Amino acid sequence: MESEVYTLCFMCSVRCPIKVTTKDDQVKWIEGNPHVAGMEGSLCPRGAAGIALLNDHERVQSPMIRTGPRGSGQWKKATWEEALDRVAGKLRNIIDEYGGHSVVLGERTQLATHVSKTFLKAIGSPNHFTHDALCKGSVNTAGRSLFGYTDAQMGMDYKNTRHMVLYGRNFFEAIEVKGVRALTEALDKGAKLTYIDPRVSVTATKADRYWMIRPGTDLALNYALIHVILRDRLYDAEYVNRWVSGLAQLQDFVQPYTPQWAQQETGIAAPEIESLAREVAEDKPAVIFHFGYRGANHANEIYQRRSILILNALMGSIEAKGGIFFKKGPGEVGGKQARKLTEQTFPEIRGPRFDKVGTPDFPLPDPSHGVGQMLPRAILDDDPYPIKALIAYRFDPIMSIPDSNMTKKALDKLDLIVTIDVNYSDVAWYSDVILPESSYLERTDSVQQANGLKPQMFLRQQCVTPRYDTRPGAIILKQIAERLGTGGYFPYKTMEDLVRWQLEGTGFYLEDFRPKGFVAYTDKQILWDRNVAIQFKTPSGKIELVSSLLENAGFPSFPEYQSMASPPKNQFRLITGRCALHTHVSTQNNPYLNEIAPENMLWMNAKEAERLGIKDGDMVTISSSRGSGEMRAFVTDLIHPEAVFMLHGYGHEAQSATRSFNKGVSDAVLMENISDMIGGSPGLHETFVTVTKYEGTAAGKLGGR
Ligand SMILES: Nc1nc2c(c(=O)[nH]1)N[C@H]1C(S)=C(S)[C@@H](COP(=O)(O)OP(=O)(O)OC[C@H]3O[C@@H](n4cnc5c(=O)[nH]c(N)nc54)[C@H](O)[C@@H]3O)O[C@H]1N2
Ligand SMILES: Nc1nc2c(c(=O)[nH]1)N[C@H]1C(S)=C(S)[C@@H](COP(=O)(O)OP(=O)(O)OC[C@H]3O[C@@H](n4cnc5c(=O)[nH]c(N)nc54)[C@H](O)[C@@H]3O)O[C@H]1N2
Ligand code: SF4
Ligand SMILES: [Mo]
Repeated sequence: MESEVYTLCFMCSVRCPIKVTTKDDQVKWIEGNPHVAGMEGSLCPRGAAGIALLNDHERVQSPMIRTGPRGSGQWKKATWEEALDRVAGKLRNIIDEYGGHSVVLGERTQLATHVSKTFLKAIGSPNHFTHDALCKGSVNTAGRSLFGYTDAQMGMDYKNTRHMVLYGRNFFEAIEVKGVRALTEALDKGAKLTYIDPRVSVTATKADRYWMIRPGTDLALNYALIHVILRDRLYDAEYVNRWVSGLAQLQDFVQPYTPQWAQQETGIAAPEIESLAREVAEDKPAVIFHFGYRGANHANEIYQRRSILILNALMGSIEAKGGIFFKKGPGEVGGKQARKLTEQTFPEIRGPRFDKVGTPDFPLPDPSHGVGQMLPRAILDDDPYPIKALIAYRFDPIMSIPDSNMTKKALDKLDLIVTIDVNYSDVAWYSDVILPESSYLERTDSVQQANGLKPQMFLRQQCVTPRYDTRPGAIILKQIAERLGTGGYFPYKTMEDLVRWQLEGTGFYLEDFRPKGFVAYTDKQILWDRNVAIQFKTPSGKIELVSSLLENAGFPSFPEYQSMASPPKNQFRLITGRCALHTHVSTQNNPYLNEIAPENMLWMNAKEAERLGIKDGDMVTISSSRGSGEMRAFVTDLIHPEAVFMLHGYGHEAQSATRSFNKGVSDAVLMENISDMIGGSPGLHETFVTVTKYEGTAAGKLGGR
């Protein structure tokens, strides 16, 4: 008999609500949850490929213990008892000798994050980090510097916007299903779309205005836009007078940054900049300058992200219909959030984090996420102290932290590497022990607290029994903790117990999620009255253009603009991004998705390629100061001559993942590990590369592909 389960997709971290049809313990069909406004059955290609993940025999099928050198691929299949005993035994020795802080756990923020934070707190380690800084740390810090809210606490009312401005926010390829549908609806109703990118992405083709900006110069563009908006008084004066502090300083600061000046820097014609400023002013406040999803391009990222948020403040779009809003929690309607294990009392932890976040060396990044890309240096330099063990949980430091060779060198120094993953990721391949997690279709997860205009809770519910010898991550960590004597912090036996514990006091029960997959605290949208009641969380209660957060830490609110360097002769700026068919480094081995998009190519400007004697489809060698690789060239007019572009996530080294092994090049091998030391993001677009025609024979290189 067929049955339907309402749950959450996890082919990427957006976690779209889905409906899964099962029959005889098999998944027959997956579609968007029809009960959720904005989903109405839709799914992206990766979501549809979930069935192929579930049934993939190249997943990790049981716990594995390494028997040869790291990365050699020599493994022994183990029982859970054996593998958990091995991990706990090693951790026990490390903690006894070096202290709890010598253990680091890194993960992509997920529903079980409260479990892994609890795992570390219980052993006295401050060293939990998430992917957040690597993705958008500087957006997070920029939001706090202006409003007192992180980017994750802000949402955007795409559906009602009149004009959307996207800075490399490749909306229609770097997908979030609800957002795509909502923006499409707005465009159908006549909203305008401005898209800015050195490369013609799919989103560029849907825009009313597209600017091929010189790479890395968006900040100059924004200063010129602000210049025009202030010069011509195009801002929402009433809103700005009520909510914004520091306008006079901003006005003085942008004085020299005219559209003519920006034209030189960005390559965008001055009159065009003037006309965008006038157009958005006409549509204000239902205007969104999108603050970005990934915000990890340059060492000055925080100022770029602040400039975007400032444009929204000037348009009065914050807390306006069709603008940006602060997410509302259940407290707004007298409800209670789901409990988290981290609310328990733990032994006090003293001493700095491995990344020094929260100390005068690195004061501003969000300490609840940390800064993952600092890990390799911390290990290599024993600074601030020796680190001995890494647990990589749904995160791959080798492919997701720039400079893979340096990261591997650091991993070589560790006494223990444990990976909790569903796939043979590159870090799993490099680990001592792999603990396979059940896929999202095979497990119930912790409750998702979904704050927004209507606060809700969602639940990932198990659809079918695990295909292989795998377990949910929250159970795996609990079982290691039990062996370390800290099991008391995990008051559950099954995932259902944990969910029931989380729901205590909320007035909702596990069974309430069965019919539709979610529960709502209210059915009305909550927007604060933007004339009187916006609750900015800055010290002044206002939008702080002159930021107390920055200035108290010794950083300027408005540093003088530094011109973005052009690449040296015969070099290019490497830029990166996603496509609709893959999730970061996760899906390249998925049988369906691999078949459609098996390898990445290097986008090169046609004139530059011609100069270098490279033709479309040629194999090229791309190299930087950090590494090199061979891939095919995609020669095109659709990219700025200073840049070359490749999709992130290819060039896997894990041989058990045979479909993705050695296909294409990993951007992380080429990138230098450079950071915005104020905001916390890595500068993923700070590396220059050379490109030459590949000297070997393409057939030789491609053999076995
Ligand atoms: N060089 C470079 N680095 C980058 C980026 C870039 O463009 N270039 N992008 C940055 C950005 S924006 C982000 S968000 C991060 C993402 O960085 P990561 O989180 O490392 O990347 P993902 O591909 O999302 O997932 C990592 C691992 O999660 C595993 N996984 C998938 N589902 C499950 C599950 O249910 N359970 C478990 N246990 N594991 C699972 C996958 O198999 C994969 O190995 O990378 C950042 N780093
Ligand atoms: N299909 C799919 N969707 C996803 C994900 C996924 O892995 N796959 N991951 C999710 C996650 S975690 C994230 S962070 C988001 C990322 O989504 P987005 O933030 O939209 O970013 P990217 O795909 O990283 O694309 C970056 C774009 O910036 C452009 N760019 C490069 N340099 C510049 C520049 O100097 N100025 C401007 N204006 N643009 C520039 C690049 O050409 C590229 O098109 O996607 C999310 N959605
Ligand atoms: S965007 Fe696609 S892959 Fe990501 S959660 Fe939604 S359906 Fe799944
Ligand atoms: Mo991201």
